[in-house]
Amino acid sequence: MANSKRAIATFVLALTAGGTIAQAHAVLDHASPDAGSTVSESPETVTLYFTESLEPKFSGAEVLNSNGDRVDGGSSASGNTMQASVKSLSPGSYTVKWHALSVDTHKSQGSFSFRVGQ
Ligand SMILES: [Cu+2]
Repeated sequence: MANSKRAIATFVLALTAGGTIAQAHAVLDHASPDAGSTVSESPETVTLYFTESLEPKFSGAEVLNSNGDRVDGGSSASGNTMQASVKSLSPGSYTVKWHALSVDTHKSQGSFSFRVGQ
């Protein structure tokens, strides 16, 4: 009886720990240019910093202009960082769409905008 109680307690503990891990998805911590910011000149890359390490093969970002056209030259991920190269961006508003698979196998996605000003 004591053994089975201990087994149940261990099981509940494992579930609780699992629940904690499940909430640790890779979410965007900050970016450069940062969400909602205006930069005076075109950046050469858009860099996204996440709260968890990413699976590079299943994580990526694209940068779109206000017409919805892609203006990035591809993206890569390493550790908890994702990077998309961009050609020279003319003044305007840009949207960064990202998707991530964190090393805990959870998927997440999101988007944010920044402006290139004059
Ligand atoms: Cu997770």
